Amino acid sequence: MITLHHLENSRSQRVLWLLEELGLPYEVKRYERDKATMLAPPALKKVHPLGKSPVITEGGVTVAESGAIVEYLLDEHGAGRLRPAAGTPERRRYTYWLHFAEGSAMPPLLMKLVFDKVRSAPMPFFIKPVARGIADKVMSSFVSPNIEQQLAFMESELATRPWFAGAEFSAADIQMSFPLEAAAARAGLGAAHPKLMAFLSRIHARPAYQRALAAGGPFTLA
Ligand SMILES: N[C@@H](CCC(=O)N[C@@H](CS)C(=O)NCC(=O)O)C(=O)O
Repeated sequence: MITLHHLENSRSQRVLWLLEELGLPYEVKRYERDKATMLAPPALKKVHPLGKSPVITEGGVTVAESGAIVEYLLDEHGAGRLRPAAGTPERRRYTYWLHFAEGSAMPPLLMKLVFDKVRSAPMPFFIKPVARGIADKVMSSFVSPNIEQQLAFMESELATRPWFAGAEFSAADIQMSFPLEAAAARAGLGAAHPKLMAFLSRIHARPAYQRALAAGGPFTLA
């Protein structure tokens, strides 16, 4: 039996969705974030030393890191589904976007989250202008331009095909869902990027996505 160690409102929603797309039997062990820090509870460190989610366990195997979990599940249980054949342009795009999601798209989105928190954090009044100045500078010189450039790039890619790897839906689309949902929630993804918005609508309409929501509980990215 596969066990998904699922942290609320997190990347592990993608693994839940993949499990539903593949129709695999699994159980969910739920973890709640600390209300003040939003960090995962210490119990997750008993599953994997970094204490992050997602993590899956199956028999004696523990797999962390969502891209690695996607590949593990497709290797072990995919039976050729949701991953284009090796050696094809689709497979090269699949691999690119599978890695792009965590390797390129998430870092500036995470930086935005952190610097937004710096701007609004309680602190002595004489520190606030300095902290805000630094946050604004990092945002305007690095974070926002990177987010905007990436969104424009992703939009242009989906102008030529419906899914990130090609004509068929693949696990790369599942992996890409989280940065796009995060960008829609907090980084300006909206009507200016109609292809990406249409992608989000299409994935949200998939029955397996809906079943994953029902299995995982409410999923909101602030
Ligand atoms: N690159 C990792 C990121 C894992 C990660 O940072 N997960 C977040 C949830 S979205 C987490 O566990 N945060 C809680 C914490 O850091 O304590 C992956 O894709 O699995």
